Amino acid sequence: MVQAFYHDNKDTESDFTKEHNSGIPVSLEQLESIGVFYRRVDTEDELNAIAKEREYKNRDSVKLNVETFKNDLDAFNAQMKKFYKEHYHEDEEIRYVVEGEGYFDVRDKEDRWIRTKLVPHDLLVLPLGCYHRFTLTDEAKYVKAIRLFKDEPKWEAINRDLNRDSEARQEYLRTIAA
Ligand code: KMT
Ligand code: NI
Repeated sequence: MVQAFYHDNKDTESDFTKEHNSGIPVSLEQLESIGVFYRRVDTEDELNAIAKEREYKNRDSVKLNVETFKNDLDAFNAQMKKFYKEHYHEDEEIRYVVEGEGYFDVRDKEDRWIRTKLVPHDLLVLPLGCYHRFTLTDEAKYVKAIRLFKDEPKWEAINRDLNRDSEARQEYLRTIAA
């Protein structure tokens, strides 16, 4: 079962891969109330069924650790920073962990960070407009994940402008309020 909890918000530039567990757990129902769905998926067939049901047409597989950057620590850290910057993409997205582990943080309605820890077989659906960030865990420092896209991969991360809520977030907030 996925581990989810409120983040302690005590992360720094150098320790954001640590757990930062506030000790306040978050239930699957709470995640669902913000449109974030967790599923345990054991087989490729199950994954294909979810993709079909939700009309996902594309996917790719990524490995992330320092070796993927040919042990160039600066390049690796730069990518880690990018993933940890609060953002969303222009489409609903699915992430499915195959190996290793990672933290996906999502904002709740009150803009607090919920941290989910994804390990192999964990699948998370992040709705469009839901701000999130990602980091490897300090323990594993490695993840292999499948990223599923509805249409063409929309990779561009739209970083958050804290001065104004984007249209997509406003629409998302209306959807989860309804
Ligand atoms: C995201 O959307 O931030 C990511 O997909 C992070 C990398 S997937 C292991
Ligand atoms: Ni993202």
